[in-house]
Amino acid sequence: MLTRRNLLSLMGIGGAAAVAGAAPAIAQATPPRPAGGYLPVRTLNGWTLPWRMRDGAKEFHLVAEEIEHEFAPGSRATCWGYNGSTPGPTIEAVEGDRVRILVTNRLGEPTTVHWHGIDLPNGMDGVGGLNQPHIQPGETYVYEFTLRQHGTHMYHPHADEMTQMAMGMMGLFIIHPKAGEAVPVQRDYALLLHNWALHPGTSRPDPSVMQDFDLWTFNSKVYPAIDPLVMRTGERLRIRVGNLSMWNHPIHLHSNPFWVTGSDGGRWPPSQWRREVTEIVGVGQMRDIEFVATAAGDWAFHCHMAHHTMGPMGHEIPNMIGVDQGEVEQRIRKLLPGYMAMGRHGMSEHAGHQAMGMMKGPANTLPMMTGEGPFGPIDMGGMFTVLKVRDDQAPGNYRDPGWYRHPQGTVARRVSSDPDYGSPPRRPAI
Ligand SMILES: [Cu+2]
Repeated sequence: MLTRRNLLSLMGIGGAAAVAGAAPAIAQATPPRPAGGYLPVRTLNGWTLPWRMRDGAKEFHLVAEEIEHEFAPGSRATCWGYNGSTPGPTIEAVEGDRVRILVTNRLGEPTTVHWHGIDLPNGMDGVGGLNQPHIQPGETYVYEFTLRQHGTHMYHPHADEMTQMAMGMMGLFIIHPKAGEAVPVQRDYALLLHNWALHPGTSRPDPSVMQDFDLWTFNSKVYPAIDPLVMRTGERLRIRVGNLSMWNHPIHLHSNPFWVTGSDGGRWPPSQWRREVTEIVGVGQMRDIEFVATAAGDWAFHCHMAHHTMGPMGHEIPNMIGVDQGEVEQRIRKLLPGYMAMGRHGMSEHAGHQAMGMMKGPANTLPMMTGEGPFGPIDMGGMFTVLKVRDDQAPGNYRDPGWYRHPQGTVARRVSSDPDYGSPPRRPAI
């Protein structure tokens, strides 16, 4: 059967062949490059929208529609997105391209698409009511403009924006520089940050929530369903991060510092690059970070807001740290068999109980923290994944190599189980 998506991918193959002769000269990178002359972006857990060449323009077709989405096994929801996914497919083109983007509205309310950060004629900017009539349910509109810049950009509705974005409508729009890049990267990942109020036991995001979200996602996925970033030692990696959530996110990469090299404004001149270990990606912003891997291993990559690496949890709960609940637990058990007093020594036991099947949350609700690593529970659950650097990862191979095998003697190890071990200096009591 020829579905819409099949048809689009067929069109994409034809389109790439049509421009093969026009490929711009570009610095050589390790993996083979497509006919377009650029290293394609890899949208983590996502996909790139095929296009076809028609009347001198690269023609794309977006469909705004309701979709079924899985955040991670155990948590599904009816969301809104484009062409069957949230985020919508990544649009990828080259500076100087003429692009034509058809937008079909299969929602029950009007929509538009705003091309966030792109230099275009005012009537193509997509603010419903201000720049164009709204796209009514069932209608298809066409946007057409020439790309006069390069960089990492986004697209999202500008009509009932609060609801449509809260339901998952957003995507990446990557424009590659026409002249190539003087410092090439060998892998180019892209992701969008988002937050969701998918209340425990429900199956549709709640757009009215402003701060207290249940799910924090990279490309609408929650750890451990977020794919790892994979690379080979010595390669240069770029990670493009866009934020269309309701919070700023300090994005942090373990291992040595990265360079912040670009934004919506394209790749900055090297004199403007700066070394960081954490970069705040503000709401509505994009940041590109680059990194040359020098040390093999499994390196954490995550938002540094501690609650943003957690799954659903109540926030109006009493603080039980340091509280002996022994007797209370027995009393409550008379009323609620199986009740467990928790939290006296912290929240970490939660992950253990979850792993042992001792706790069962509401339907369609992920645990607060989860993920099993080679050494035990990882205690994460939101904006978290792993950068896997390997000495023998073949160029262009994105397959998950499994957990890192540490050389002998290079893992932190236990030297004592006695709390009074050694004689560590302590500040004297005042
Ligand atoms: Cu965050």
